[in-house]
Amino acid sequence: MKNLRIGFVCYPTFGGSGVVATELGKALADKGHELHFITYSAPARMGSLKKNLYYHEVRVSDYPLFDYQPYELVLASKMVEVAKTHDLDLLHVHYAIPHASAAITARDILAKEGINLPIVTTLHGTDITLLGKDPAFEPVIAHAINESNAVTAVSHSLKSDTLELFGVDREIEVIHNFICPSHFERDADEQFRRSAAPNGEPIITHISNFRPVKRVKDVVDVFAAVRSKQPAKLLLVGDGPERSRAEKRAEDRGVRADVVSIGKIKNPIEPLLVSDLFLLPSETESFGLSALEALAAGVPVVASDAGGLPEVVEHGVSGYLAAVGDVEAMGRHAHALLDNPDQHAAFRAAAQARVQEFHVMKILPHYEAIYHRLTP
Ligand code: GMT
Repeated sequence: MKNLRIGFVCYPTFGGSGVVATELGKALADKGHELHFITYSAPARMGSLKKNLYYHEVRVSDYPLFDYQPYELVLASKMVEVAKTHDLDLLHVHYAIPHASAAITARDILAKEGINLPIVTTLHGTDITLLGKDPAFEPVIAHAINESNAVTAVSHSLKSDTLELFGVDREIEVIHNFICPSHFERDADEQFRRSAAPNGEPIITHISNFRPVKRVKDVVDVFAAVRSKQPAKLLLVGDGPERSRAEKRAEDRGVRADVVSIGKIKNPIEPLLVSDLFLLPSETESFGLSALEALAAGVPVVASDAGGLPEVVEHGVSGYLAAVGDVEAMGRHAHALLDNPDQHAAFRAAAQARVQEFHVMKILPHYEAIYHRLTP
């Protein structure tokens, strides 16, 4: 199969979609494709530049006339420029808005010059399940989905939400998110473990951007339920609007002394390697990449039975699922697992076996097949 020149557009932040896009781009570059990231800052997980990997910054000027700078239009112009300068074969954009809609504008401009630039759009969730519910965005998102040359969704759940919410009638291919197991093949930082849990207490971890959809209050309540039965520590990783509220909740529940809230860090693998259990009680989660990363680190997951989470966590095998908001059930499951070393070890092994299904080398060919279909 021929190597391709691919433009990648994503949010360069720590969010799951940016992580997936960046790791996919890096894996494709390793296989010999030429990858051009087009975004407003270098993706967080990009690391140092390496062979076949390029970054093109989208700069929005500070024009005083605009109260809101038109990022989407500057992005579209940049896509046109990079596509022409680097002779791109296709664009793979992560998120319907503004990335797919900007890509469609770029494709239309290029078509006038006789240049064909197919667009692959990957839907990650919040563009559909949260933004998509806002009528202000609905027509643009539906247009972006309908006009892309190929559309993928990161879970079956997200695919059916998309079809239902937008009434679109087109092929959407489900390609699950993935992990690179080699990233997890390292020793846990024992010094960090001792500092978080000086007396060898089990560590329960939550990693997110602390937005309301993550229900971080439930994380604290589940932890408080466990803590009422046994010693344990809660490790909170990440930052966002709900972080201080979660810390306050821990104070109100009398468990603040057992909560270690370390904030945003570059690589969530380190805290996962010292963890015994991962909590993800989200309101909804199109996939739950952090849950998959926890499983890859051999950490069983207790999560809500929502969105794509059941496609990742097998209830009673590598973790437990409970109804959104059912902190009593989540607390019961968490305590039962931590209290039973044999069962915990079995869940750890099942978690590591489970993630083989999501190995990057298994998932990546599905994207490549789409690319080759669009660039015969
Ligand atoms: O919700 C987040 O943590 C960030 C968000 C994003 O856009 O990066 O994550 C979404 O995409 C991830 C990667 O595909 C999924 O694993 C997350 O489940 C999804 N978030 C939601 O659906 C709430």
